[in-house]
Amino acid sequence: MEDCLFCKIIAGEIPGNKVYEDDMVYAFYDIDPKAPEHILIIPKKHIKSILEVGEGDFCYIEAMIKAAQKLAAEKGFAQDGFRLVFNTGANGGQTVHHLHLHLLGGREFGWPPG
Ligand code: DGP
Repeated sequence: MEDCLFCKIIAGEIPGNKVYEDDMVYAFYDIDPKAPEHILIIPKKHIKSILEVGEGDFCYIEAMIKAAQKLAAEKGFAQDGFRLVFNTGANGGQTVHHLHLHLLGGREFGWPPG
């Protein structure tokens, strides 16, 4: 998709600090980390948000969750706990309109979120 920042990161046109990639997803460090470990997991297909996940797209959600499990274990914070977040739309705080799963670890998180 033209002019999509995350599509450009997947394509290697913008450096992305990649931590994982497979056929379905790409994962990289967030440029503005909110935790000691803050990774973004994105589908290789341009999907705007969780609202745009169509019937044929749930395979991407599965792949994103599997990548989160793998990365949490690899980075060593799976047992202590972590947070997964899909910010969606304006009230949800979504600023980049390519679906992304925030994987945050390495500290304790409060609830409710701000
Ligand atoms: P959200 O607010 O949920 O849409 O999260 C978007 C995240 O994307 C935000 O935490 C910062 C991150 N981000 C924005 N631009 C870049 C970039 O150019 N590179 C990287 N690695 N992360 C970015």
